[in-house]
Amino acid sequence: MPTAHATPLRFSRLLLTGAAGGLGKELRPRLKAYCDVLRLSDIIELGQAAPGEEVMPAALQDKAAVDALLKGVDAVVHLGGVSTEHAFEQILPANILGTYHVYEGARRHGAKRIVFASSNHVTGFYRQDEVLNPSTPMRPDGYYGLSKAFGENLAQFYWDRYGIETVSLRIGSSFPAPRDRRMLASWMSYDDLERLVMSSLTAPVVGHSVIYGMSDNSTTWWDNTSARHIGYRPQDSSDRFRAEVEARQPVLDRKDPAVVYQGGGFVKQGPFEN
Ligand code: 15L
Repeated sequence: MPTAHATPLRFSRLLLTGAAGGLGKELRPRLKAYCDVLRLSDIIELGQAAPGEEVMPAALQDKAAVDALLKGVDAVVHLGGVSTEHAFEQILPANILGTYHVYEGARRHGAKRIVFASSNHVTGFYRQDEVLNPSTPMRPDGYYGLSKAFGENLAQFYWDRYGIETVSLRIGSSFPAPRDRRMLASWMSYDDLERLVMSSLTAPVVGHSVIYGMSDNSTTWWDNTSARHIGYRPQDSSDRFRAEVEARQPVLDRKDPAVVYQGGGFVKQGPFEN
């Protein structure tokens, strides 16, 4: 597969968690091009290991299993966990406990850098008429967004206390194409996702950096100027889908919280009664 990132830098062993999820499946063949061994983990079926792959199923809430995942790894792309809004009880084990286990494993085994799949839902309760930057105070739009806010704080702590670097990617909407009007602002192509992940893995100095994951869309709610040191240059844009998306969704109900807030439909979910 041709690579979207300019520098074919090679890592010895990269760990990809959540490798069987939507973005994990996309990144699996792409990341292989940059490392000798790609270690893949998930709780769902990962299939056969291709040459240069290691398949290691693990539940993120299982501390010993996650510790084993981190052994001998240079860097981690941590996509694993629940990726949409759910009851807190479902978010807690994978996203909160699980992310802690990943950082503890990195500390114990000396992994130097983590690319953490955070989410735009860390700031989902800002309105769509506001433009944010990575330093804008968090305003999570649900338990999922809260768990990603926790992950970013964990990343900051492991950098301050243990010198483990992280780039927290506040991923917008990474799908083959924008699905609705909201995604004209939040969309990121898979090629740009690869560029963003590789820039995050290879930028010389990142400490704990936060960057929004989006393509070069004309409409945007996020200003990544303060994260330019990462060197991410998106090359795609949602603009080519605009006419078709607007034709499909010509009228918006501007009283609908899903239209008002950046988090879209996430802001309306719950409460989750047991
Ligand atoms: C996310 O964080 C989700 O993982 C993804 O499924 C999308 O819904 C995306 O946010 C979004 O905001 O569109």
